[in-house]
Amino acid sequence: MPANLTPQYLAAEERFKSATTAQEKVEALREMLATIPKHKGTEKLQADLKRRLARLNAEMGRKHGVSKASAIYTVRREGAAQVALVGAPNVGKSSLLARLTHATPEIGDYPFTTRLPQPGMMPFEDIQIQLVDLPPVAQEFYEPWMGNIVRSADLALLVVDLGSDDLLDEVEDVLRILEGSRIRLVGDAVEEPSAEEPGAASRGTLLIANKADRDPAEINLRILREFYEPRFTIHPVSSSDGSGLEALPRILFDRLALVRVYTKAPGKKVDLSTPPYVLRGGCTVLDIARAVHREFEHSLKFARVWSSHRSRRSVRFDGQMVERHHRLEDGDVVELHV
Ligand SMILES: Nc1nc2c(ncn2[C@@H]2O[C@H](COP(=O)(O)OP(=O)(O)O)[C@@H](O)[C@H]2O)c(=O)[nH]1
Ligand SMILES: [Mg+2]
Repeated sequence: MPANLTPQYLAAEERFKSATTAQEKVEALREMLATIPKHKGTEKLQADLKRRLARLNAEMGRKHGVSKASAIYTVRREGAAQVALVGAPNVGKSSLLARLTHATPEIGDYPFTTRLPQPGMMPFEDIQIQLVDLPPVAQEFYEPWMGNIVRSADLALLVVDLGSDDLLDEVEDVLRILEGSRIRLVGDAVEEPSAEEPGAASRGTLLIANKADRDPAEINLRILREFYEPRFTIHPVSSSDGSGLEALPRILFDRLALVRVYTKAPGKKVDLSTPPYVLRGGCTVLDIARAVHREFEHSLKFARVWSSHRSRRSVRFDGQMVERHHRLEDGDVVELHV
């Protein structure tokens, strides 16, 4: 028996021994897996726990006609967009959440530290983007609610560990398990589910190659690029030394194609200290009118637009009158005339 089992593990083991129902046993086994120290000395024990858990889950499935009795967790949307962190155990999802937001998730060098969805707000300039940390996408732990969060998110970050010896297998496992729930992680713009496949979803995804500080990150990054580019855009980062993290909020913002619109009253200066309206790429003057007031959709006569100094558009607007289907750009100031 390995000597360094934690008190939490031993307590869970006690609960397992005294459990009377299958559900109690499953919960205790999960707790044991979550708290077992992850190293060579416990590998056999970990495998044994996973086997028992799989067997129990299968038995419960036969009895109840469903795979397992599972809780449902959802995360209330906040901020400009919702981004789900997905990946194999121990790749550093929770560390990433901790570095990018003010959330303080549990981080540990054992595989199942995170068991509930954990949201955090990532600031980007004058807005906030919600990140949702999830338990690992792994056969023993995967539950349908995790898939639902990935489905309803605006973007997924597929986090991988550049120091792992099984990098490609880990990525493939995650993709396969999600596809089992009819969720396809895709690199490009989000496709809507097709008519033939009700319930299927594609989720736009960025591949975050974490632990760039570890060996053999350089070789693994090259392999990863060979296999997954151009399907996914790959961003190497390190949650330990912080490399690559500073650029991430901007990368996420651009990938989400969000448009910040500031409104001002005629004859007044724009107040940039109040948060902007955040709309989707392709939005028009009509969309912002609707967002400001439901009635404005009908009463809007025209609008004036000022481009931001950040604008990359060739034609700059400096208070010109535009019609209601005029497309807005990030940073635009709009004066609505109703
Ligand atoms: N070297 C290195 N270790 C990391 C990095 N990010 C996370 N870790 C470590 O990897 C382990 C798992 O991290 P955690 O965030 O709990 O992973 P999760 O299971 O994916 O949420 C912890 O021991 C972290 O300290 C990184 O960028 N570099
Ligand atoms: Mg975690």
